[in-house]
Amino acid sequence: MPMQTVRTHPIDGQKPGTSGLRKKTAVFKRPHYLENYVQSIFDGIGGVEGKTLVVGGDGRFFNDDAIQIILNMAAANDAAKCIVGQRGILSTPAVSHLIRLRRADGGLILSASHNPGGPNADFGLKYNGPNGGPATEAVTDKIFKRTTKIEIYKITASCGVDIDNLGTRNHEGMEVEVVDPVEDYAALMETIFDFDKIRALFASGFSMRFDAMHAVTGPYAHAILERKLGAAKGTVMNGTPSPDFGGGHPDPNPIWAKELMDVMYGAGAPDFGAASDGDGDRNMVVGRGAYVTPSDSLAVLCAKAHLAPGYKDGLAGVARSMPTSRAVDRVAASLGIDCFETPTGWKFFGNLLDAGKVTLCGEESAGTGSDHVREKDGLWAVLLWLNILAETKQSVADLMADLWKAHGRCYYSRHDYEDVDSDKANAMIEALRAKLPSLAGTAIAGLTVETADEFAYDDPVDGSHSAGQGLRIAFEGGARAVFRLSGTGTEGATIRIYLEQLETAADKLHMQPEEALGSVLDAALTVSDLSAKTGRVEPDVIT
Ligand code: VG1
Ligand code: CO
Repeated sequence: MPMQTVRTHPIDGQKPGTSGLRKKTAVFKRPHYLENYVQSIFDGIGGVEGKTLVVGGDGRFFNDDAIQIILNMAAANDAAKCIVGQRGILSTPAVSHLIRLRRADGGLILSASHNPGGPNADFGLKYNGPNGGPATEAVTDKIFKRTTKIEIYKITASCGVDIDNLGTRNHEGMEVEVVDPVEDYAALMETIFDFDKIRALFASGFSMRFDAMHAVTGPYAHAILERKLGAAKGTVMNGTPSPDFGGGHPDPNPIWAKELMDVMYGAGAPDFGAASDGDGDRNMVVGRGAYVTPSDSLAVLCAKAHLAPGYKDGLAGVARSMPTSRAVDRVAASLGIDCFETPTGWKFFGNLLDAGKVTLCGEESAGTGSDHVREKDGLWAVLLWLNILAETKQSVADLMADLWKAHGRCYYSRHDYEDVDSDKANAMIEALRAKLPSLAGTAIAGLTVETADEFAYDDPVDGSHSAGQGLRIAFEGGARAVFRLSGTGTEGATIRIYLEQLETAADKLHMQPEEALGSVLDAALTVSDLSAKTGRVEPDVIT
């Protein structure tokens, strides 16, 4: 079938955010919208002629059609080969692994992650580079520039290639290899963790619930937890991916994973609970009646990773995104290893991982990962927890209590104000930014400001500079408030306020987070004047 060169025009707003381009599905389905962006990716990375790409997504509505369009465009742009997950399914960490394993030149991930899916919900597309990680800012800038100049895209007129059956086929002169989405990923997990130990743990009666939230990790969790590790049938709940994620938000936090939370806090709760998001890169961990904040989870994993075979020699260093609590810093200091602070988004960990400066990284938004891939990895985190539980024979609650006793507790919470009028949200941030230089030493709602600044990052590996990465105010007594605007939303602006309070007193380690964070919340609302500036009184989501 002939290759077509289609004339097009730049489309506004194709600027990749924290993690690729995310828009309403209906926007992605507009004429030329996806095609323009895909061609801009290809052009932005210097063309795909002769290259091999990994392509897959989280199975959300429009996944199938979008993959066919991408394959037709890759063929027309003379790519040598595309490696595609069967039925278009690949989790984000599985794509990252496949790129590395097969030494591919990059990959395209179709997902809007934890955002809901469906004809009236969200869709997204992200490019990952040859190291398996999200494109760096330098690359996403090039892609964005192309979207503003694009005049043509190339596509074959083919009506489709079979991606339902495994095997290799020719598609318009390009090779398409359809692979099992789970197999290589599961094999990688077996090289990192002590599967025998975890199997023995389950055999001893240890019980677990894993909520796949109707999203991509269902097949991975069934294969690894139930089939390979012998967890009881029914351990995996909501394990069949659906195009609209069962109508829910595939976001693993106590609000959206309420079904799991109810099980874990109810009568006869299992020993361990976990959940993952739309594309399988996030994780939530909860013990029997004991929710673990992602920041604390990162700290525990840092303290105990050496118990898993893959990390038996210890960690080179760790990294966390700026808004993530400083719990992991305290563990890293006690281990005598470096702890790096990066801007929000996994793309900033790539250089540190590639350079061998860090082994583990994490974000407060339920992302944890290591140098085994270049993405955050939900099931990997769950398996590391299981490996640690199998070795220590402690409960989740006891592990947390030990962490807090040894290092103090960083009480932590994030308040999200969603779909705020963009002008108002920007004005609020602007006003606060203007105030920052004069805040040090002043008292706000009873707390004294120690330092106040706007976070900027100088990458220690390639020297690149990233400015405007969040406003942060540290108060005397170990409290901190951070403000930033989300870069993953598709409607209006989302204001995120991150609150933290360190407690080291032995009698203050088991308070309710709301209580421990009361003063810093007051101070944050006062200094930002959020209610007056946005008209909002309560956050939409508290995690
Ligand atoms: C959010 C999180 C960030 C995460 C990003 C992508 O970004 O805060 O930590 O890396 O989502 O995760 P933002 O800009 O909305 O705060 V995922 O699982 O949505 O790809
Ligand atoms: Co995700």
